[in-house]
Amino acid sequence: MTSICVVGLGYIGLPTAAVLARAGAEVIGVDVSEERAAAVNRGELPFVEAGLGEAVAEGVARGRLRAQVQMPAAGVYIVAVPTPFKQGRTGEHEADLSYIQAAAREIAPHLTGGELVVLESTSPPGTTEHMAQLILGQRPDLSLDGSGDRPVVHFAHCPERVLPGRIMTEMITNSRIIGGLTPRAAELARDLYATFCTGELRLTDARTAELAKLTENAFRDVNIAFANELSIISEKLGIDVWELIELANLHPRVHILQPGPGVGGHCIAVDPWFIVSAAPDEARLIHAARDVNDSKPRHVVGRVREAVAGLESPTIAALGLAFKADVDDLRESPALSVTRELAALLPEARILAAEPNITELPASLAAAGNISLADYREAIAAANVVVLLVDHKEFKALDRSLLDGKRVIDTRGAWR
Ligand code: SAJ
Repeated sequence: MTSICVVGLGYIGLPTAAVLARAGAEVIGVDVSEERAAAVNRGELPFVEAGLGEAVAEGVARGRLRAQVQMPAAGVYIVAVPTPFKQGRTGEHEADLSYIQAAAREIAPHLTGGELVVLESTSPPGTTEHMAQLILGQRPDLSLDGSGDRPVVHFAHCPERVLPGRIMTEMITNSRIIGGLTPRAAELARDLYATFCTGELRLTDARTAELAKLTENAFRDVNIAFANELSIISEKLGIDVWELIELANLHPRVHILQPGPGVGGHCIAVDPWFIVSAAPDEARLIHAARDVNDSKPRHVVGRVREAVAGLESPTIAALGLAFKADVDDLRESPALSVTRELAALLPEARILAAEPNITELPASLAAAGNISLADYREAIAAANVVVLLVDHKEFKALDRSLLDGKRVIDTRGAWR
């Protein structure tokens, strides 16, 4: 098998590199961080993910996986760099493609023709084309289709669809969408993923693949927004939203998701904006769903403020900071923003943040002055108000008698 370069050793790139190495490929991981590359070469993990540590250590020990900061020559490039959003010129969210552009600039000089360049990063429609244009603009001696007798470089978009916490399983078993800029590129990418993926591999064009990935996450976002809106309606009407959803879901064609303190993470809270920025006048429901989910943390803060009212020395136990259960990822976390907001709005309160998956308070919270990181049992014992923000397994298994006499706000329905 030809050598494979995975660009970006983050939540997707590193597991992909490890899985490819396990499948027998020679894999070179590239990351802008010297520190991260060195850690990978020692077989160490920069983040928590079940089963990944073993796979990385095994790849390194067998000499099939190594990491570096310089872009190497390779037969296949898999680009798995971040595509965060930034504020567009009109104030709307739009995709920041600068990491993809930087990767393209570095890959271009190493190409000789015949290579496959795969974009895995979640991207707005047209990004694979944009990446190809950047590379071929830098290398006019190469082409997309062999025109002018110039050697061909193949480009495809193969969006990742793995669920954090289950990445090592889902990377193997999930079906994949493979969108080529040319049919040949799609076939070559299919052959690559077939070396480790047991799910169905469906070929299409790059633009459809780009929008399909965004559609999946927008679908989930809209469904969660529906649940979040129901939770606010139910609160107003004095109805238990969890029971309500359970009952509605007894219908064979109704599958409502769960309300919570908002939607976080680097995917569902971000990707729908790429659809909105591609079609702002048309994406009305998708835009509204983003607004509903983004406003939920503020609603939770309001409920905690009501609970605190009248208390002489309020101590709030904020349970969970991660964006969802049983991960250590704090990106776009609603739990984090609720905790930060509470500290700012209630300077007289002492806030004990409990997050079993981290050992240090993030800088944005440490700066507040009235937040400290605590063990969840100690936080609950010291608090008069307890707000459950993440349904981590430790919290779900809590002895409920510890909550006796506390004012409790359970945003996840974990203690019903
Ligand atoms: N959430 C709820 N209620 C629910 C489900 C989730 O409030 O019923 C919240 C979570 O607490 C979290 C956020 O939504 O804050 C997102 O969590 P998630 O578990 O739904 O999704 P992610 O962001 O971890 O991963 C998603 C997945 N996409 C879909 O399920 C359609 C995953 O398959 C994608 O690969 C990933 O985005 C990605 O990288 O795009």
